[in-house]
Amino acid sequence: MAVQSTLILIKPDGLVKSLTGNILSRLSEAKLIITAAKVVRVSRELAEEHYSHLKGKPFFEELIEYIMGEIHHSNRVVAFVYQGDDAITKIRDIVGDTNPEAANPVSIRGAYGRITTTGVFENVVHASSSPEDAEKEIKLWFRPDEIVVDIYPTKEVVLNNIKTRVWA
Ligand code: IDP
Ligand code: MG
Repeated sequence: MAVQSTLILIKPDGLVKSLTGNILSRLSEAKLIITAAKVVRVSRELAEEHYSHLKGKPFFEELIEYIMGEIHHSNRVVAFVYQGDDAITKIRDIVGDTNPEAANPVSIRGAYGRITTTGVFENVVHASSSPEDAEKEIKLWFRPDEIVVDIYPTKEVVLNNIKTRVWA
């Protein structure tokens, strides 16, 4: 078993459906610790970088609009970092399959997700799917000083005469 960190996002559909409490209860079954949490307004730049691996897919533009909250008129997501033994697989098991109709009905996506008439998988949450994805995603969504443990190397830079830490 390896200690891992993983990024979780409660997507705009999860927020407008008031599912934050249910989702956090389900995730707590994994017995991991939360090392970072915040509400984020999602810019197009952030959305496109987060889903850069899907650029070129027919659903890409709608996916960007979905994570930016344009479909649900709610431009925010809630982001968390969870840490613990085998965190990535444990969380993915509770989250369920990408396609909410194929997902186990007792998983978060199986219980609360849906496919829209235009074919977007509205699957309520995002969870990192590998250590490489987790590193890219955690560094994208959080600054080093927003996480209460040290995960990846950092370096000090001086911005406007103020010393601050950024990802190395
Ligand atoms: P994941 O979220 O389970 O890791 P990815 O393949 O990384 O799945 O896709 C990111 C997101 O893009 C999914 O959560 C889902 O919202 C959307 N998505 C992925 N594949 C499809 C598809 O075939 N049709 C519609 N939406 C999709
Ligand atoms: Mg993914």
